[in-house]
Amino acid sequence: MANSIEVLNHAADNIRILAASAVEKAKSGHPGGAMGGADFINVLYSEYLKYDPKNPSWEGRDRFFLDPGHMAPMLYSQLCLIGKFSLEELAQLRQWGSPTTGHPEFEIARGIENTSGPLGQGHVFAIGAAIAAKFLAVHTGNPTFSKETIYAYISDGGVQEEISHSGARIAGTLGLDNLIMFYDSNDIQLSTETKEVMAEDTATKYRALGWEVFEIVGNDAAQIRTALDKALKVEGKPTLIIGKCIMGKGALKADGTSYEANCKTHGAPLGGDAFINTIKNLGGDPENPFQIFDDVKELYANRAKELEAICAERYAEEKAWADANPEKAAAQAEWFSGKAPKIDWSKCVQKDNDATRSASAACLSVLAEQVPNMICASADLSNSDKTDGFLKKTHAFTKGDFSGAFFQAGVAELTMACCCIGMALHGGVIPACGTFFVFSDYMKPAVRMAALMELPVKFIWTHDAFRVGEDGPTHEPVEQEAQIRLMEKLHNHSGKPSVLVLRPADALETTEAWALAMENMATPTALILSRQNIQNLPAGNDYSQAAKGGYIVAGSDENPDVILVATGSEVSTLVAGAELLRKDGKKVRIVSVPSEGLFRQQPKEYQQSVLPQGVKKFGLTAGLPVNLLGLVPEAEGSIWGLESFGFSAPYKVLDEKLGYTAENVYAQVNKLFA
Ligand SMILES: Cc1ncc(C[n+]2csc(CCOP(=O)(O)OP(=O)(O)O)c2C)c(N)n1
Ligand SMILES: [Mg+2]
Repeated sequence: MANSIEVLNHAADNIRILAASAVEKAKSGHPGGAMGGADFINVLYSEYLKYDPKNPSWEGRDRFFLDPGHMAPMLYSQLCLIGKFSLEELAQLRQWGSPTTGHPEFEIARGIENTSGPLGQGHVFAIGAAIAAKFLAVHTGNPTFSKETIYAYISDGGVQEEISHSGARIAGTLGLDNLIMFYDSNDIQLSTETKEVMAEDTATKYRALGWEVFEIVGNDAAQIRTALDKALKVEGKPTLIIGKCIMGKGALKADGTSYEANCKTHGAPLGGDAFINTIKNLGGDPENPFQIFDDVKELYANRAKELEAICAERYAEEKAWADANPEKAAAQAEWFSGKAPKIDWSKCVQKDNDATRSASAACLSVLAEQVPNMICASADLSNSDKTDGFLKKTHAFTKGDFSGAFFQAGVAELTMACCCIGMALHGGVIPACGTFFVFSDYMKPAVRMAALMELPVKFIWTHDAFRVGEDGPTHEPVEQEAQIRLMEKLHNHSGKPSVLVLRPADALETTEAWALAMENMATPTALILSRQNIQNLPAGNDYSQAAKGGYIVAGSDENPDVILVATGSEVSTLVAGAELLRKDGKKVRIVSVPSEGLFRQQPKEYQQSVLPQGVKKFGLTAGLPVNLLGLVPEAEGSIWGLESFGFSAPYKVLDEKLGYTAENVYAQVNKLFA
């Protein structure tokens, strides 16, 4: 680290010039924060971050997680200095088809470890990644994972977001000393100075949560270096480096006066003469600002050489480990391959007429035994959401002990989800997390990010309907299924439903649903499970058909007069209703649709064969009727759903009062024939 402070400052100015110029050219974006944070990111990349320029997906690399996605120009400019983006690409910031999107989008090959934009989530992804690294260190034994450092970058907005508290609690409680977070504390945010909304002592807060905290001048390369050196030596705690940064460092207004520490530079180009003055002030050429200075090129060329030596040493260490532990090395390769694990589901024994949450526990128990790189989490509900099926076969992480595979997140659903996302981003592990379906509301922003990044996180949501009963309407999901099913309709950039949503109809269909969830490495999966016991579907049911998303349940009649359609536990209510209808001589087909998204991906002929047009249809859902509207068109029948919040009473009473009985199915279907 013989770099002079002078060259480091020059490189940071280079980043400032590039960031401001990209925003200027795009006529939109955020220059101020990027200019303030340039010193930190430059010191990190030129002297600390360990990665292999030739092998971006090296498992043991250090990782950099950006939280404030609006600081994309800073990240892209930095990544230009290390050759991950060209200056031409930078000059195309925010344009159609350009890789320099408005906010960074996850792409390991480009050096972008996470998509960021919704403030607060990015740094919690880092916390999840740090947990994954700790897990892998123990579960593979590969020494490389103990050497990995996860760096996070947070700003005022991220610190203000509620999630930061829970993230910090978890990182502190688990003693994640492989995590170093830089806080770009520039006293400015989008619309005000931070002091108008934030009077806290952030350093004291983080110390109280179990962190080591260093406070520095965030634009001083020497202080950044010293803080990073100290942070790397901290044991048993995560570290927060609070850097007092200057928003828009080096910026000048059109009249040549300072444009620093000004909210206006948060989210708009510097503009005209202010831009020209700023670029000149930073030593750039306003006519031709997209350049990398020669000494900066040399700085990063030297770093590339250092990295070559660092990686050679690490690879040699990894090879020695792999030679001594060929089976573990093969397992590690498999874990990072992105392939679905092989599972022997014949080992999964289901009880008849069980609740699907308990059936899920049986599946999780098998997964705990057969998928050694799976991590299961719960937000303090493991005995209710039945993730304890997994927990009973392992133990929870504690500070200094990551030999188990269960992550007790505490009551923090969004944080739990973001940690699981971070684990998936790290790679090498398969995360799953559980809570009550009604509290999926607390997780939606993370589910959306997992969907956008196409990460195979498994969301386990139990207590799926008003049949939670006695707990009353606060705990009874009604509109939640409609919300999550929207994510099935929303396609990801690979053209697939962005989330696979499965609501199995009984215990055995739950095994199928879990098998589909584990095979799905391309998107997140949501499993929606019942609290109450459910009568098994009729004998002889071919559960393997659940893989088609919707199928005809055993015992259905040929050439039906009416087709009854449902997901989850309502299917068994339809089966009971069908008995009554058959007594009148009606021929009835029952269709279980655990996933409409999957069903709509089947050949049209298959869809037609299951739900032929022109045959009367009746749908039953414990959620909003819209859940089944795509399957039961208005012109062909009717849907019985819940159109209000639920009520507090034993669930069997609610079934009666709300019409979820065989008798009501009979009555409603007969109306179609009236
Ligand atoms: C969850 C969320 N809420 C709101 C926004 C919109 N937003 C983007 S940046 C910002 C202010 C951020 O201030 P700070 O983090 O201090 O960044 P700086 O202005 O210093 O660059 C806001 C409100 C967002 N991106 N995410
Ligand atoms: Mg700020």
